[in-house]
Amino acid sequence: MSALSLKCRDKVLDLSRPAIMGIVNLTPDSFSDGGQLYAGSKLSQSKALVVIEKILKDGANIVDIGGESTRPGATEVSEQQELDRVLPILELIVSRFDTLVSVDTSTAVVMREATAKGAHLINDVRALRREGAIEAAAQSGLPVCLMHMQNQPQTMQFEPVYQDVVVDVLAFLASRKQDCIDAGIAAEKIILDPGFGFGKTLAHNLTLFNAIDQFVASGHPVLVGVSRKAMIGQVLGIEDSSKRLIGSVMMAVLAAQRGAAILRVHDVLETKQAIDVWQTMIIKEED
Ligand code: 7PM
Repeated sequence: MSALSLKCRDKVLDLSRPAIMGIVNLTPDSFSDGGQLYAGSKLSQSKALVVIEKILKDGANIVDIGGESTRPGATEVSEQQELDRVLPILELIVSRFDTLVSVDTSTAVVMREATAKGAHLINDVRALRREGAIEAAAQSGLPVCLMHMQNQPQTMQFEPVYQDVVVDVLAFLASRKQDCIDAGIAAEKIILDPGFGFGKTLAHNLTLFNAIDQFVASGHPVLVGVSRKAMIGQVLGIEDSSKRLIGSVMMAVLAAQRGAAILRVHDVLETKQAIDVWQTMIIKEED
């Protein structure tokens, strides 16, 4: 099942080398690139266009758009607000660019509307646990990324506890995967994600990171999102998330080395350069 490509609607995502998913944050309050697409209180299509054009020129294979802030302690967004943020930008991308678009949402109606408007992938930090989400995802026929999160964004960083973080996260994802298969989602369409930073201490995150190969052993493509996250800030003692570039790029390469298929990042150009150099050396080694 560890296929080297993933069928996404009319497109194919090549997974023979790590794919880069560029983050486009459509929330006014996101943590490291907060509000950069806003003109006052309004989401600006022209600002979004500039940012997306750059992400694609820099070499992203997928653009991930999200209208809900899952930052620890963030306030919940209404369905209408999420639709208003995501759909116009999705339409813009689909009409202007030849790229894969992933929609970062837990909301069934957003999944349905985004599917109708041409999304290629559903990325759900709640692993399709919200009401109606699993049915919406199944009916979309799109690949889905199932991410592990302990508790909810509002409370997840308040003393996270595991018996064994690797065993617990693997078991959660295996159980969500089974529910997806039972709901009619093909196993080949399931991407797994340990969910770095979502209800985890630094020690949990580092232990999970070193166990990426165990997630890869499931045969599913593994998505890793560590870009600019607190774990990098904690390792390096850097408060300002926009200053975590080198640590983020390093961890992206390490994740790729451990078999991650998709790297979700803010800094596409720098990550792509690092991955390209690493890939070149692998090919050299094989000569
Ligand atoms: C704190 C935690 C602040 C997380 C910001 C974030 C992931 C994701 C996000 C991830 C998948 C961010 C995020 N992180 N989706 N959405 N995997 N699949 O860095 O790790 O933007 S939100």
